[in-house]
Amino acid sequence: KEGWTSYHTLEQINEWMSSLGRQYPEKVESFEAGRTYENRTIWGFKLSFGARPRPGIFIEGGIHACEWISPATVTYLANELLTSEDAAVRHLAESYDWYFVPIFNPDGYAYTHEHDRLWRKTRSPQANSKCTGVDANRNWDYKWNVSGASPEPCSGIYAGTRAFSEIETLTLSEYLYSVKDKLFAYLAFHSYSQLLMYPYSYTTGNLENFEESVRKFFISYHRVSCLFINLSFYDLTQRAMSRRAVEALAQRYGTQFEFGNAAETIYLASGCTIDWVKGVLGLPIVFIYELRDQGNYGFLLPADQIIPSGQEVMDSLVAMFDEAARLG
Ligand code: 0X9
Ligand code: ZN
Repeated sequence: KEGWTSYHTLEQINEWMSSLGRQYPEKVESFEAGRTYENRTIWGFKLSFGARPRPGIFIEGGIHACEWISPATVTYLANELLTSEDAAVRHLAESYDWYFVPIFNPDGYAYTHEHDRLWRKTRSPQANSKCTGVDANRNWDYKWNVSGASPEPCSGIYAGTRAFSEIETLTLSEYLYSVKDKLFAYLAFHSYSQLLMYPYSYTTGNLENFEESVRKFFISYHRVSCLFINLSFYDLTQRAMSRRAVEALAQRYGTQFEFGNAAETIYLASGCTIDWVKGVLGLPIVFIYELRDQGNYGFLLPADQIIPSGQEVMDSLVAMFDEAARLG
């Protein structure tokens, strides 16, 4: 756990990812999830613990550059899933294939270390503007720029000139599309506010097609299909999973998370990853975490909270996916 007592640079995290592949060649497989404006690779890795494929859980971190607790917590979770000897964590780890992409916005993350600690967006120049970058969580091609996004390049929630104007979101979407039939769940990690939310983000309206998307998914995973095929009503399912998750999370250190539909729980926002993953890919289970804290330190969360954050979120995931199985 020595690695999680301070925040790390992009280079350090990339080096840690490639070292995992060398250290655990049977369990860890690196992949290129995308490219960036400044010509970096967006690295990811897949964890799998057996020969036969399991339902996939995709973990997104670091789409907003200044939210340092996101990549820190995401890498902590990956390390625990690989190395923990706790029975509940081992059961969770080995029941799924895990796709981790800890830093969706590497250019922005590097910029927060070198120039501006509070930078949020990508680093692409914008025509006819002094301002740089697009909010990568407003740039996805589902209900793009319909609510809670700005057409103004200097805004922190700038949607871009068009959906997928950013090479990061475009290439990440291509990667996600290529693995979509293997994915059961998608979890995005942000900070801060202590919230656990589910789609949609662009509207307060209800989710559709849940039953259908679960059925389609489990045609290829019929061995575990009995667990999930009866998750009949999407919104109720994610509510039940959320409730279990936040209860378990609070048990460790008393940290309180609220949960609900994203649009209702904080605000309307369109072009977010979670809406694209639900609306275009049709994944059954999609969540977004807003990690610690509630504004006392905000984005400048002290590094001694990385391990507690990682521990409480791991507890929440154990309960969340136990609830998914129980509902089946
Ligand atoms: O605004 C965002 O992109 C997310 N919050 S953050 O403070 N990390 O920037 C929230 C996106 C989830 N969608 C909605 N809240 N509607
Ligand atoms: Zn964010």
